[in-house]
Amino acid sequence: MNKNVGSVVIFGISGQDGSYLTELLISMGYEVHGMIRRCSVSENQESRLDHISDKIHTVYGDLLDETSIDQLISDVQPCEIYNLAAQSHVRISADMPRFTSKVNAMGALNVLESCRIHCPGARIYQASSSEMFGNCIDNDGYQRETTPMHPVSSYGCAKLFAYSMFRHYRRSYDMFACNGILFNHESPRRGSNFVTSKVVKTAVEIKLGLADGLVLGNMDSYRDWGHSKDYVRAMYLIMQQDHPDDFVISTMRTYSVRDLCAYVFSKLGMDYRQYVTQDAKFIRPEELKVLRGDSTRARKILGWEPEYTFETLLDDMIDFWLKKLGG
Ligand code: F7E
Repeated sequence: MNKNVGSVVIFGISGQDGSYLTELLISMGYEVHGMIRRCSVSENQESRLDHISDKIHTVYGDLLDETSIDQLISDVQPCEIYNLAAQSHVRISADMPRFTSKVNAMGALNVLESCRIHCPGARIYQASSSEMFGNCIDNDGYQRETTPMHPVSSYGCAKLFAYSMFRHYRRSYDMFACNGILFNHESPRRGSNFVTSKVVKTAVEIKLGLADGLVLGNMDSYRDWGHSKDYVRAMYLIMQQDHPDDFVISTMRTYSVRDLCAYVFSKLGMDYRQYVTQDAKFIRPEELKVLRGDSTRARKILGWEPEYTFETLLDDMIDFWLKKLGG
């Protein structure tokens, strides 16, 4: 186990996972540094970090701006680097395939190269994704570390490049470079254009008389949904091992978007069939039909177990939106 608590750098610190990981690492005694992308509405750009802003160090930069990455890594000389930054929306990657590929593939390589050149002894983590599997499923219905990867989105293709580079650098340069192959993970901090957050937020709005209906895309795709808080704990554990490796992180259970709607609406005392309609604009050019991860290796080697279930994850999100919108 790596017991050298020191400085860490998080790319993507202002996102859902970045903010939960920051809280975890601060609680363990780390000094946390992160890169923030400048955006025109400055009020929102660090909103997930507001409550801990006096405990962290942030600088402006971008995964496509090598100078800002080099500067941060060479100044801080971190013991751990987490690359969680990405264009993370799969459907939007169909609208912006070049941008998504630049950020998710070349951006990750920029961080890896900077680590190799400026801080080669640091441990480095890449946020890899179950989207890399595409529709490949083992005969028993699961995806695991050995399952073939044939992605069906620009997002997944770019993530597969980054994943492969991390494995290549690990072997070629003896770097402590790891991939967490994370299945979908959600929370109250999830952006509201991802399906869990969209369903929960709109269902609460309907309950409170603030909306009339919910328009979705494909309701028959299946996802393995966990809680971001559990998944950042897995990231941390991956980085504390004696040897760098890649791990699937998942709940090992799968539910459809329809199951998600049924649970959330019934929890709020409603029948989803009265409110949900479908629109082609939310359908993807090529859909990933079923995701169900086998995280047995991570459970055995890392000693990791998720604390949240599908139901308690959604309850957490429902409570959050009821408080936020209901006062
Ligand atoms: O879609 C369906 C949609 O956008 C889930 C990212 O974190 O996990 C996430 O990617 C499912 C898909 O997540 C709507 O077609 C139906 O089948 O919440 P999502 P995702 O695409 O699975 C992976 C592991 C990542 O790495 C990604 O970064 O829900 N769906 N109707 C819809 N999805 C959205 N967003 N909006 C709808 O109206």
